[in-house]
Amino acid sequence: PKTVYLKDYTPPEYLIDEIELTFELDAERTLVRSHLSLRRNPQCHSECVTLELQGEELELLSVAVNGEKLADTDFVITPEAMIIRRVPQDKAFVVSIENRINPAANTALEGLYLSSSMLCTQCEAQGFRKITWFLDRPDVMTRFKTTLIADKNRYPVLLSNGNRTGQGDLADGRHWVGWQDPFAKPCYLFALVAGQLECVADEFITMSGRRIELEIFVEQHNVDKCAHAMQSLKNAMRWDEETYGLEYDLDLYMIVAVDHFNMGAMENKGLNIFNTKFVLARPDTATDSDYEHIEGVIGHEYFHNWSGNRVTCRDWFQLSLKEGFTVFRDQQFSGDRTSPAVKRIEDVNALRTRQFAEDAGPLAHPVRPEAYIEINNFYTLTVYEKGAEVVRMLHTLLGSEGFRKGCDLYFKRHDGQAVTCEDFIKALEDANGVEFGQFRRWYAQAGTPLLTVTQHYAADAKQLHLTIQQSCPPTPNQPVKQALHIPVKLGLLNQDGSTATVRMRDNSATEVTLNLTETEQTFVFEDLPTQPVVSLLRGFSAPVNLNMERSLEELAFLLRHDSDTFNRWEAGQQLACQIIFGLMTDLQNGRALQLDEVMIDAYRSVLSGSFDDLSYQALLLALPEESYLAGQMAVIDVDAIHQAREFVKTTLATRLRTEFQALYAQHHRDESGCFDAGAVGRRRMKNTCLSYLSKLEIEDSYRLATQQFQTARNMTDQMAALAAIVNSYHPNKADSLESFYRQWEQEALVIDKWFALQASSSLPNTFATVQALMRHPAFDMKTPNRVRALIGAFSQANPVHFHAKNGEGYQFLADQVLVLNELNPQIASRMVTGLAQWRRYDPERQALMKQQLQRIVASEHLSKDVYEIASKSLA
Ligand code: DPP
Ligand code: ZN
Repeated sequence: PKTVYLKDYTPPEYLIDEIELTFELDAERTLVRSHLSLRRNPQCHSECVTLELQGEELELLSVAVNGEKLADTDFVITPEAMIIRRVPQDKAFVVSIENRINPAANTALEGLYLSSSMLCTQCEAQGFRKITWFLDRPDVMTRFKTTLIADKNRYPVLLSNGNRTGQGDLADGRHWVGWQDPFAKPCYLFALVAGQLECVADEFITMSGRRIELEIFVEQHNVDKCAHAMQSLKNAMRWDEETYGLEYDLDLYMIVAVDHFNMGAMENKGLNIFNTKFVLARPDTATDSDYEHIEGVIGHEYFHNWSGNRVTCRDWFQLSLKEGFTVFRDQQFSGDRTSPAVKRIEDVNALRTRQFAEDAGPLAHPVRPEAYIEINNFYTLTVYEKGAEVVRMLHTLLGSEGFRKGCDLYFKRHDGQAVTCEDFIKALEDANGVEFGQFRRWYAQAGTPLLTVTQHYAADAKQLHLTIQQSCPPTPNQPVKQALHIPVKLGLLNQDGSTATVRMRDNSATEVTLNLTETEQTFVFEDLPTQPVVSLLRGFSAPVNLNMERSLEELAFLLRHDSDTFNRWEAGQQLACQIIFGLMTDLQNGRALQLDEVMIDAYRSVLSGSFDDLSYQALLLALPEESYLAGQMAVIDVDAIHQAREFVKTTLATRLRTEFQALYAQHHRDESGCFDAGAVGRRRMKNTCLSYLSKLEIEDSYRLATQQFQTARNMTDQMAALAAIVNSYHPNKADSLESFYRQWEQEALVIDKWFALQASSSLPNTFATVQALMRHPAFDMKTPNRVRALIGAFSQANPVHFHAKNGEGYQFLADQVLVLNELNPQIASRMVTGLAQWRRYDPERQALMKQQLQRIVASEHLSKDVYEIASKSLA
């Protein structure tokens, strides 16, 4: 397969100003007619007279230039393109194409496909070429006019981008609807939907007083699960006006929810298409975190209307231009809507466990990648989450106001254009009169930097000297790294826990941002009569690893006193990490395990503390996840991690049982249907207690779990109770799973939870359960959500069983990847990532994982998607 390089970018030779598209829709035989108004790109001076349009898996019926049908000798069709040998050079011209496609056969879910009984599209990144031949690249921006024709009974609702321009009935039981999008857009933002859909409608009045119709389309049985999505949309629209001064631009905003979707959602202009997972919610079917994710994703796609659609990407290497920025925007939004402290911790937690692993493995790539085989493989944690961290650092360096000024200039300067990450930085610089020279390296350099910190307190001079060294490990194709510009937020604490003043030369403040730009720098803080405790990298001000020696006591002190909510939580995490790693060493040396009293005291004090934000309190009690611990180890020992962590959890539950029980009782009440921060926090705190108590494997906890399971009237509580049952030796496990299944059989998203919960259990026999679930009538390889729930959860959220010593987990995954490869390459390649980290394990496991990767690479009909991930993993 061919590699595409950023350095080879050239502007398009032709532009398409307008397209008139007509679809005669049918599940098996859809006819597409398109008229493209083309002209040479004045900015491009190549001599060639041919025109190459991208197209894949299309059946050509006819092609004409300026109304004249082309003869077979006038053009060539390859598996990837149509090349017309000669087109007019001196004036605009029209290419007319008729072709046929088969949506029902499209299991890759790219282009036009069938989901349940509705037809829908997914064109990002390169799906439009599976609909018709086109210049399928984001820097070709076109005005779309679309006419949809279909059987009126089967497809009463016909949607596309922009505004509805007309509709009517046809003689043969069919009808048509016309659409026009006044904004030129790249074809990846094209969308159409046809089906029997119900519309939930509302409206929004913009800051300039315009009335926008809001419409959410779902299947009949989901009409009662749209209220939260609708409210989230209105919240997002208001927030973007208030925070960025950005107003919606069309008169209509539509969202359609579909069952079969490769991604979370898609920001098509005026017609977002969503995975049902990020739209549908009712208190009894969706958990609190589902509610939060829905608001976040609805916000994300809405925010793309400016950061992505009005200003789009020049080429796909610039993907983070829209994704990193938009993730940052949705993080800000969610933080404002819920709790900024909790949101930040959750985001950092996800970044460190998942993106840091990606950045440390064979698939590491810069936020702005330099090469790809299959662009779909680059919708990664690095492009999205690290990309958002890069934008966050720019926000930190400029401050809110400076950042806003920069964004204003960016949107003004580039409205209607397809631009680059460089253009974004330049706008921030120009608006603020600053230079970000060295900072740009964040876009080009892969790998997670490591900060090594040493401190020296000079009592006589009353000074603290803090030395920070930065380094960054080698990554594929980048053996040597350059120093980055890293903003490091710092605060100091007095011995009594109060805030110490940070004095550097003549500046003094309660908190400073250090600009680390060299490989080693020493910062001096003055006027400190006693040695302060350093609180470093506050708010996780840069996506780096921190190596700083701390005693358990110092960490416990920070957990009690740090005024920075992130660092307070982080101190608890580091405390737990140190203790768990100590226990792992004991395990490996056959010593009896004992939990340090420092840990018990620290947790007792969190349990007895008074917190306004109970979600935050619950987070302080959550032990670092196994995957985070794994990321800290040179050679990952999944069993030792699991055993040591379970020991800590069980011991805490035993020693602090009274406290956990009391808090459970205090916060347990029926507040179903309440989603304010108070109710969400109480549920979170209570269910954290339940999770600890269930480790005791005693009658009391079993009863608690059963009671909650049977009486819960919201999914958060029901699911937490079921998890407590499934992850313990609870006597009613089989019955509970069975009754849950029967209760929710009709709710696909709830059944996904049922699959995922079982697949991620660390208890014995899970692998047999997973194999049995593969044969369950509700399992379906063609439904991405189901595949992620079962195969994804097992391979990515069940370290103990996936990494079973005999290699059965690896073989199972490779088998499924090869099946999925034929059906849906995007999903298949996502599943391969379970094997990508093979070098991090012991030699036996390495060999077994490698063997499966080799088997995948050697198999026939391998998609570009799977080939790229598997072969790069082996490299
Ligand atoms: N739909 C995906 C997202 O919003 C890709 N743009 O991130
Ligand atoms: Zn996005």
